Amino acid sequence: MIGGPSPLDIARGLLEGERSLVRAAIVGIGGAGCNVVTNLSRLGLAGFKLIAVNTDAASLKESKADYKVLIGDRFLSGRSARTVENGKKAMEEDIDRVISLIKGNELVVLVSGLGGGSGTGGHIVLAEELRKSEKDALLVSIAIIPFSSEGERVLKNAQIGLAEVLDSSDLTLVYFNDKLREKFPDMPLIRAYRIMDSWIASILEGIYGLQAIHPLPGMINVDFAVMKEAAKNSGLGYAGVAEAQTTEEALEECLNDPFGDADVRGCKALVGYIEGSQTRISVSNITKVQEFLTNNLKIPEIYFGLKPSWEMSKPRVFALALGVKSKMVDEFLGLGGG
Ligand SMILES: Nc1nc2c(ncn2[C@@H]2O[C@H](COP(=O)(O)OP(=O)(O)OP(=O)(O)O)[C@@H](O)[C@H]2O)c(=O)[nH]1
Ligand SMILES: [Mg+2]
Repeated sequence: MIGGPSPLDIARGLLEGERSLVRAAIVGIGGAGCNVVTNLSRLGLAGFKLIAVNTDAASLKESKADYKVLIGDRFLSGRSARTVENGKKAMEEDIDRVISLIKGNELVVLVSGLGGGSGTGGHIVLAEELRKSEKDALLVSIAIIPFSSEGERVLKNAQIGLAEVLDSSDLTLVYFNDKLREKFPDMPLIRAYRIMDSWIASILEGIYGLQAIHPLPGMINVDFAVMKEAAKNSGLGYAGVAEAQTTEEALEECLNDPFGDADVRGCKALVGYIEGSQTRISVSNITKVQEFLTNNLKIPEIYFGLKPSWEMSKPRVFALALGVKSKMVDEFLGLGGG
């Protein structure tokens, strides 16, 4: 069809999409995970049920979430887990209460800062459990890697945690705190953390937005089912979003990993969309994006759609790359490994 669908078709499609919105939940585990969830709530992230889980009662009390679960209270009495073993045990003790909140969601995102007890141990146990009990859900893990200055014990915990999380999640996105230091050396830590949280919010918004996409002329329809199929067991992923003067610029920019060094070249698949005013995005913009992904980046499987938005003056591109490479992740996993 020349010129693609009419705005009316698109509006209809979006309405239909709205009727069957994907049920999604985010679970923040441990101090960092709960902080992220608090900020997602402050940023008004829509569509996700927000759940905070921690062994630390005081920190949990301060967090903002739709649901809060104190774990391991029987043996930790509301204090930090400190060791990964304690974190695991705490999650095991209260797994039923956590699972009952997650049950039935099709998209489940676990977030934690690795290196401590609750986040690391809790994330490992919960991911493994969800793998068994919620087979139909897409399990996405967000793993925050501690600063390399935090010492051997923290890094070792994080290393073990990351290996297990990568193994038991469908898709894992990794964010290095070291990148915050590199980018904002003089900024108070709390503010730098919030920048990472905003990025995480826009990525989650992007992933959630994958369900209301209009297929481009001549392309396969992109919806949550397509994304889920591509993302199942895809390992390390990368998601980016950027707005620029042209779609090509936005695409290149969004593939630049701000909190790691993900390399999307030759990755397994890429799912994404261009968001913008339909009158400004031409068929050639779209073909250029496709050509760039296919010819320059050698990505064999591409699902790209359009998300019409009348308010936007500049095009925005969201991309989720699956099965990517990262030297930083490889090096981190190799740390002290032999
Ligand atoms: N990006 C980011 N990283 C954080 C934040 N808070 C902590 N971290 C990082 O996450 C790692 C783990 O810290 P916590 O999440 O506080 O640890 P925990 O899981 O609560 O562990 P316990 O307190 O031992 O139960 C730290 O070593 C930091 O590198 C945060 O708000 N944002
Ligand atoms: Mg803690």
